[in-house]
Amino acid sequence: MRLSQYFLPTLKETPSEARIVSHRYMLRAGMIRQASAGIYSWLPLGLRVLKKIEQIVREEQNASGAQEILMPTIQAADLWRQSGRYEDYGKEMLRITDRHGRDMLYGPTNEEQVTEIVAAHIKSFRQLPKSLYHIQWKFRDEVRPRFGVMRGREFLMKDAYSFDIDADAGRAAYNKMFVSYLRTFARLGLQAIPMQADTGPIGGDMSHEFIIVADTGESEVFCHADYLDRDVLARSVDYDGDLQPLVDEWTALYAATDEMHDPARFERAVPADRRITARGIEVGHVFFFGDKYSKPLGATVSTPGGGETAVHMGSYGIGVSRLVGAIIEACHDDKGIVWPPAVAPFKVGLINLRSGDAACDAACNDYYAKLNQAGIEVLLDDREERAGTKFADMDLIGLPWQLIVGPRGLKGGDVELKNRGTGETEELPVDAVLTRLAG
Ligand code: 5CA
Repeated sequence: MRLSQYFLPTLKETPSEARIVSHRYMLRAGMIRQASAGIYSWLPLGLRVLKKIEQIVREEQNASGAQEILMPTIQAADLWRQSGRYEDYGKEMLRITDRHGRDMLYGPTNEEQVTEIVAAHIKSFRQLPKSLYHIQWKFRDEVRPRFGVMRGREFLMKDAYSFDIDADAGRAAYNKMFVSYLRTFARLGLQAIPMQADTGPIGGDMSHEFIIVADTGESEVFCHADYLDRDVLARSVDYDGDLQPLVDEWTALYAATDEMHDPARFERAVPADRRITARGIEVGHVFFFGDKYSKPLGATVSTPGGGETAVHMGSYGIGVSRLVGAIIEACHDDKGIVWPPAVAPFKVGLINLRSGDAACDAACNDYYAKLNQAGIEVLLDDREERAGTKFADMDLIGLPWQLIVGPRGLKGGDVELKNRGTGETEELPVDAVLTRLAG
């Protein structure tokens, strides 16, 4: 993409309404535009990141054996009356009436909708287990939408639902999701800690929140410091095998959110110098609630013994749009965003220090073509702007590499490659760059 043609409305000034760094940088980097309180349009740069996150989430869901579907945003109120949640959900639910006077709602989550689908099509234990997920917009009329996409009213969620014959099989499904969450967040460049959690309006008796430690997190969390330097990607995972030992390993040490915190146990279980009390951002939440929804919605299957049972269910959410903000909270400096390579909107920012100079233009056009050919995503700053503006914008949008082409370097046959994360720069011969970036 050529920056001279790209729709990237960056801002020099910090918007006054943005109180946390991710919100400020998302507005300044032209990633989003507020439409109304807690509701945003995603502009090209923001959308690229959102799609990358979505794709990593999808790949890890698929690897765990879950199957993608797509359910609607608008649901019938009657379904929610059956589960008893239509009244319970209160003012957070956006209620709509269609032209025939039927009560509808904009889905805040999809337990009822997905259970209806399974109830209609799955009748026998032989059709189980099944895990279904979708990546779809949700609406919750939050009292205080704030911090940009972190607590929106409209937000993108990946929600998965597992269906099993009994509680043991349900536990195995929960474990698969649990492990796929650890892997998903690690691939996104985040260290997420699974913490015992409250189940809130979703219900059930087993639940973990996946938390990123960050000063601007909305909740207080307590955990063992060992969680901060674990690497789940170091080992491969066999989703057909027994995942309980891995889950046990990740739940053995103390980690709890505010609601579940037990100060006495924390002090007993964690040595003083390993106790972390911090703020946390909830990026995922998994629940196991048995037949809470399957019973009222009639999702029953025949059992091997000839009887009938309600299926055992869990539900598993990831805040996809919240993750964009959470990643920035975890990965930035005072100049701007520092994207983890896996979710960066482009891999390379190619800076032409003197647009209009024949040699610089030719070298940049050549790199631009070759990088694109090699499948390396590149944003070429070919605008007629001062070098200072170009550097500042490139630092702000946080691409992992900056390739800087200027008249002086070119004369000596060199260009400069800068690593945005470390700030390290190196002079490279003009024709060594591609091999370096492809690596
Ligand atoms: N049905 C279950 C799991 S599928 C559920 O709705 N869980 S949840 O309420 O915990 O939401 C799942 C995830 O969505 C949360 O962990 C959080 O990352 C994200 N999320 C929830 N509310 C918001 C919001 N207002 N803005 C942005 N992300 C949100």
